[in-house]
Amino acid sequence: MIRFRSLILVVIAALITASCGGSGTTPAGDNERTPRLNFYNWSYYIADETIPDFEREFGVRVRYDNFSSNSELLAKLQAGASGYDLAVPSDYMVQIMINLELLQPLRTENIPNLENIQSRFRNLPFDPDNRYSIPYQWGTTGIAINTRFVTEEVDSWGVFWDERYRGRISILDDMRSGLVPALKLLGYSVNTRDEAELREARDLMFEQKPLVRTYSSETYMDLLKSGDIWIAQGWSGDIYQVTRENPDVIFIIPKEGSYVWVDNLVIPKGAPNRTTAEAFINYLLRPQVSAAISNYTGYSSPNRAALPLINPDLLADTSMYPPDDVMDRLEFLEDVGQATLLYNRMWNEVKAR
Ligand code: N2P
Repeated sequence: MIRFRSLILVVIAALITASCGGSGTTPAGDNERTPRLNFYNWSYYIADETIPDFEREFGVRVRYDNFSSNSELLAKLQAGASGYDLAVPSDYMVQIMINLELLQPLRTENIPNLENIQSRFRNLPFDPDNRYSIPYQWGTTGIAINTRFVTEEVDSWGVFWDERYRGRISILDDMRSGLVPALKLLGYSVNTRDEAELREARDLMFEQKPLVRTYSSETYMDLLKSGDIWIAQGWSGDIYQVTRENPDVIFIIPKEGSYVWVDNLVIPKGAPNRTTAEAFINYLLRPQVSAAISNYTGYSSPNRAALPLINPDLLADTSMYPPDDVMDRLEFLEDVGQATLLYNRMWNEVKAR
């Protein structure tokens, strides 16, 4: 009995040592900065100088790849051995990734600039203590209109069902975004878990499908710029970048409401350059670096210290930094648990039709 008890003590002691990350459990080099970084980010989501400046200052070579939806990012990390040190999932996807144990905790002592993040963007419900994620940029989802071809005033998702715009419409290619026009027209939450509501939304998107030119979260920007498409479901900063080159394009948030999202910096499990990734996160949180990203991409900054350096026209734009009455019409996307499979199925059915 006594021997049994001491065996238990040894096992408990071993577990405590392991969970404290004693030197025996830390992979070699885990605390040292390595000269490489593999960064996986959304397309059109960084300033031109952000990476080259970091490479010069820190003597690091960055491999930079892009994705265009949360599902694409998830699939890459789930396949394992992606080699990525840093990725940028949205809010609800952070929660899914934490649950799937795809992320490793951030050592915030290596990221002192975390204190620059506005308090309302800290400890968000999908990661209450910022254990795994730090906000990068946020934004809204609405409708881009080319006013040269669409001369009526548009204020509703209903415009996507208007026969006059057949072949001139694009919808975001993402299971949680693509159903939003229908969900909101029907008066449902973008986080509904109700199968009947999702079916109804899918059926409405079936009806709309003959008018769609493309489902895209990336190439739609060029099609909008060139005037090939006139009406697009889009993300605030993407449309800002289009407007910079084609001032006929405007962005509105429809009266039925929409959603707002926060994208976050995370370090996947097995990242080969964890300490360098933390140094890069800390660099991204510098006021100048963070503001330069927002000024270039048009996306909104969660960085309090960066706000004074952001172009005042952007700060004044109510579709980028919505006032409270608009904010009231916007929902945050949440992890919908098992219903994720329903969204996935409904969305694939819309696209396959
Ligand atoms: C950048 C899109 C990022 C916003 N093109 C989507 N969360």
